[in-house]
Amino acid sequence: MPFLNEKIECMPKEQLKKLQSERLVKTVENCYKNVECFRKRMDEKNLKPEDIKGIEDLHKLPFSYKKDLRDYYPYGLFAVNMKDVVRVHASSGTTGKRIVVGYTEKDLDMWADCVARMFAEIGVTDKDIVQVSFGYGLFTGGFGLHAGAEKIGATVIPMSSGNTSLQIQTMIDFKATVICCTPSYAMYLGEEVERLGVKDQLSLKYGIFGAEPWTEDMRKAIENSLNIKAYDIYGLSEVMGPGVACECKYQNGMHVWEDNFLVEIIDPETGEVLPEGEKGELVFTSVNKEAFPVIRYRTRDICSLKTEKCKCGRTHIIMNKPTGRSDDMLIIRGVNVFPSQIEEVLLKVSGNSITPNYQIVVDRVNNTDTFEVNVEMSESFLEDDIDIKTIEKMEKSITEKLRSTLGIGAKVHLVNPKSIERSTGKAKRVIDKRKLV
Ligand code: DLL
Repeated sequence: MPFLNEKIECMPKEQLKKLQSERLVKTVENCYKNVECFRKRMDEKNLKPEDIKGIEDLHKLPFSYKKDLRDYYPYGLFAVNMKDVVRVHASSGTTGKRIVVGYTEKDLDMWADCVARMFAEIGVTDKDIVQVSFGYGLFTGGFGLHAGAEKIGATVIPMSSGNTSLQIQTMIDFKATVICCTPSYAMYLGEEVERLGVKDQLSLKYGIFGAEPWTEDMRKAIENSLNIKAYDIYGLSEVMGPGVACECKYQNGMHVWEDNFLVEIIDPETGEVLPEGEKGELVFTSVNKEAFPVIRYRTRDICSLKTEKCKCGRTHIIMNKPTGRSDDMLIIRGVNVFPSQIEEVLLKVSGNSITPNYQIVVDRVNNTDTFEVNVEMSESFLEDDIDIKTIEKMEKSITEKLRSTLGIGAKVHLVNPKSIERSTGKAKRVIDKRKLV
């Protein structure tokens, strides 16, 4: 069953545009009537809902921001009465208040539908057993993947995150065929499976991973360690949760479900819409949500789009893997550095001497930024009676590779295996001590 809903997923572009336009007009009317923040911004721009006649007018609409969710905490941006809201989720954020989002029954159904499209596409059926190891709770990961898998008719194991040995035992005993979690946790699971020597006891076929940026090299490493095919899923709480965009089996980027979400790439500095193919900030408008619609929501995710035809037959636009968030970007001695660039370099170091477990530590000493990268050595590297000179040589070689990619030098420390804390959810790669003062 490659399609959950072929008519929608393969809808001809012109028809899709018509549907989007109709839905956008309705969403704008509804938000203007029910969401004070949106109405104020429209009034400031002298815009009335009637000025929005279709998707060609999208660029006229005001942007919305994460800050709005904090300013209107908890329910101030909801567009329906609380009696119609059947679920809330929230995302923690490192600073300030949490952000809260809500769903009507219809919203939950639409969400499950988006995630189920992915399960169907990659070949998951009602015969599969899906272990959901994303956290359940206010985070959208667990419930999102759960609902999608149930919609396909698969058997769901609602594991949630954490307790790695129990995760692996369950995977083996319950014969899970699909695993869903963050890519960094999948790496950790792979590491443990290897250590325990139980790879041949697994029944896994597919992995669905997302909630944080991950590279193609990381995909390969996970596929090898768990003996699976690994797929990418993207989403964010403000727009819905996982399933805003998903890979198909051709893995040429992720299809954004355009019957529900309009997507733009803008220049994060000027707000100007960028032409197809250019890298910039992802902006989403939901056109089929009731409780918590978003208009031109600025995600801070850095990405590019392509409209080329996909071999799978789906007509929905493709977003490339996000390379990071503009607010993840570190500025070190004036140079822009994304953690994903460092990851890419580390994964390319040959010879199995290091693992992709790393942590970046940035500080400011005597008014100058310091930049250190701690990288774990692999157990097998240490087994070979390595002397300090070899380690130093290796550190120097990684420093050089980082310098040529980033254009800035980092002090690389090779550290003992398993000495960097593992995360069961999103990995914490950066310690920026400059922010603590
Ligand atoms: O992470 C929703 C999710 C759960 C997506 C499970 C996929 C799987 P938030 O906690 O609100 O929601 O975080 C959203 O995570 O703006 C991106 O920066 C990042 N992100 C999510 N998926 C991907 C991905 C969930 N596939 C933020 N690749 C987003 C890169 C991702 N970054």
